[in-house]
Amino acid sequence: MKSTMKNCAKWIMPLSLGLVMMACSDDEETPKEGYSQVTLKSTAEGNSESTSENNRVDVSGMSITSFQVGTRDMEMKYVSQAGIDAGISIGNGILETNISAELGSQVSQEKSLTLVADGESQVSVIGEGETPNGSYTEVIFKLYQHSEASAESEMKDKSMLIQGEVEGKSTQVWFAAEKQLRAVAESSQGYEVNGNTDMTVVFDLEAMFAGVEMDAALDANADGVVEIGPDNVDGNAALYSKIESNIESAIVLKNQ
Ligand SMILES: [Ca+2]
Repeated sequence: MKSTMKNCAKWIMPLSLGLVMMACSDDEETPKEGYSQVTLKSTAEGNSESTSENNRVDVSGMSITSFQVGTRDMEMKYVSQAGIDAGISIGNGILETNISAELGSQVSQEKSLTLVADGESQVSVIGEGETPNGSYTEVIFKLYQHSEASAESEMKDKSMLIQGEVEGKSTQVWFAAEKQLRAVAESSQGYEVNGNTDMTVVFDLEAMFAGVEMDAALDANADGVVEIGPDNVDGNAALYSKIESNIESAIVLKNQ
């Protein structure tokens, strides 16, 4: 009798250990209490004319063929679920940062995002992972200058690069500075995260080029490329500073 018990115990022990281990690995796939699995993406929106032959993103007379941007130190700001439960309203709430959560540590890294390629908008994933439940109201970040990029890279020493054509002339708009930017939620209440959710940092190209007369851009150094950048090689400083100030209100956080 005793030996039967012993034999049983021999089998039960590993069996229950196995069950415990299975339960543990299941736990790893579902977010921990108070957290949700969230994907933060980015894209660019413009006046994309799908009826045109080449499906380009057109803004202010510029046909945009590519748009690349570097980001770093990105943080997602939110009012915690506990704060909402305690009656803190979004406007008065003290915003918390998700930087120490799995998602926060991913999105804070240096990223190179391609948001328009071959004239078409692209969606790039900035990060995915667990983040605290709450109402997400904004994302802050810095542009990231690709100072370590190889000399052949288009993005070498740039933090943002838009390429395309204006009246058939090859045109480039770029930034080098690591400018601090902010994408505020389109909804004044922010976006509730409580379960799987996607959010998108949207660069609104129409807003970025609003009031910018691209057909006035010059190629003063006559190298065949109309350049609108911080070094003013082509005499387009006024257009550059307009775009640089526009970008501050041209980025929106959307729930999609
Ligand atoms: Ca030039």
